[in-house]
Amino acid sequence: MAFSKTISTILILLLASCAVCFGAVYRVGDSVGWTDNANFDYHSWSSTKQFHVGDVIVFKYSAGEDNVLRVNHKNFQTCNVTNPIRVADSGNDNITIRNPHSHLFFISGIPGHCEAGQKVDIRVAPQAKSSTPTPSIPASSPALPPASAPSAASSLLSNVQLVVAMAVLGYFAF
Ligand SMILES: [Cu+2]
Repeated sequence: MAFSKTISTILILLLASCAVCFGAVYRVGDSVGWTDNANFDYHSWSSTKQFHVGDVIVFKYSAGEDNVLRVNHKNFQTCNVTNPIRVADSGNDNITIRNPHSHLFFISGIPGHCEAGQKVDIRVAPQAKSSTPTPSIPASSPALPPASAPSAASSLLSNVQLVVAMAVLGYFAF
């Protein structure tokens, strides 16, 4: 019983870490896709989501009829299609989020489309999902070992606890 409990705990931990390493896939506009003629509110779409490093955003549209320009903030606001940072036009454009705490801006490069609302901004969370902390330091920890029984094992354990506590504190401090 204890053995199978350990196995399932390990499996759960593996699954949790794999969910982190693969990242989520977001299709821009969901079933509407990337278009200017659906009156889709792309800002509402993106602002209700939590984007992290490793997540993939996908732009789906008919190749040849549209495209995706990654632009800076100013050109996003003004729908300026000149000098984009990056152009994609496959109709199935996958963009993997690489930088934490970034703000990505995409517009359609087809004349009139951005003005019609075909523009989306992606706000990336400060940290990757994997570093989401579990705040579980008991207030009394690290406990001092009883003075009557100072064993090497218990001092090693408290050292480990101290390192873990410092790592967690360091995480919150920076
Ligand atoms: Cu367009």
